Amino acid sequence: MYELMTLMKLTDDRLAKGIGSGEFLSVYWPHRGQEAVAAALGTVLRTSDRLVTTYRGLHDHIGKGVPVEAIIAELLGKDTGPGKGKGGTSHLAFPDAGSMVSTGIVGAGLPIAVGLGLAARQQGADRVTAVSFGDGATNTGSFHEAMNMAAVLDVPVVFVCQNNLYGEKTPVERTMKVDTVAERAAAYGMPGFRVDGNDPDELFATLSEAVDRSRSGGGPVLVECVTFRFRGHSFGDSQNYMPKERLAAAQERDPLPLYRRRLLDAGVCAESELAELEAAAAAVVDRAVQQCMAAPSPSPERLRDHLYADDRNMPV
Ligand SMILES: Cc1ncc(C[n+]2csc(CCOP(=O)(O)OP(=O)(O)O)c2C)c(N)n1
Ligand SMILES: [Mg+2]
Repeated sequence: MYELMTLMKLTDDRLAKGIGSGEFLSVYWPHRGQEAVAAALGTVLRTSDRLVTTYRGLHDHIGKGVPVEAIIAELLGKDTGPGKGKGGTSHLAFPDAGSMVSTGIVGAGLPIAVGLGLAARQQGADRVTAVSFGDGATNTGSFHEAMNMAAVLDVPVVFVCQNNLYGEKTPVERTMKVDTVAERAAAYGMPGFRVDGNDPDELFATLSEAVDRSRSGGGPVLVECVTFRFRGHSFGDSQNYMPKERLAAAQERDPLPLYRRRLLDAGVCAESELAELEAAAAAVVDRAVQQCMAAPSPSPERLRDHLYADDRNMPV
């Protein structure tokens, strides 16, 4: 999990640096601070399991096993991206790794995940579908409809809320009258858990329980992972609505140094092993950026390909 978290963080850092310096152009919703959730989820899920995520989902894709170069190519609009560079972060999918859909429509991933779960059951597959979404998404109609349908039909779906305490610029306490997202599960008769979203071990334990339960026919589960978004909503957001002390306190609980310390203190890894792993992850990210920068953009003649089933008959 630490290895995945490192790869996620270094990818985020590199994208922020590249976009910030003008080295490349892209629209990006950073995940820095939320790595532990994605690393634990990706470790718990099998490759054959499905994942649905959002615009803020690069860490989720990396956790699920999507290659970093595929992610960056898509982000930079390159022809070598899995969506031929036409989807970007908001529409990244890599079905070979089980990453089925990303969506920029808040809450829209949940009903799709319920559909994927129903399909698995109809096909007799023991696949679980996990869907990752934010705290803000739990105020949409899609969240409530999907939760209810999944519960009534016992669909093998794990709902993973990454509660980063903000929806764009609005703190969660101004958008919900209940104290937790987890308690919303009770309205649909499904279990709801609330965990420290910066603690990979706690996340691993709870997500394993949820996924095992769902896989063995126990129906859906909601897991609320409480974490924090260190950067702006999207790249370039000044974060002037976020009290400095609140951000500083959250950064004190950065999941990466905390987990690194734990692994060293518990004697799980030696300093040299961690340093080696970090250098290897940095090399993966550097190589991916270099490859993607050199990759071709989609040609103007192919620009409309893959957008519609039959684009010649579209009225535009
Ligand atoms: C249905 C819909 N409403 C509004 C928006 C605009 N919007 C984009 S991201 C966002 C905030 C969502 O917050 P949350 O679900 O907590 O996810 P986070 O961005 O914090 O990961 C909003 C309101 C949208 N994309 N879709
Ligand atoms: Mg949020």
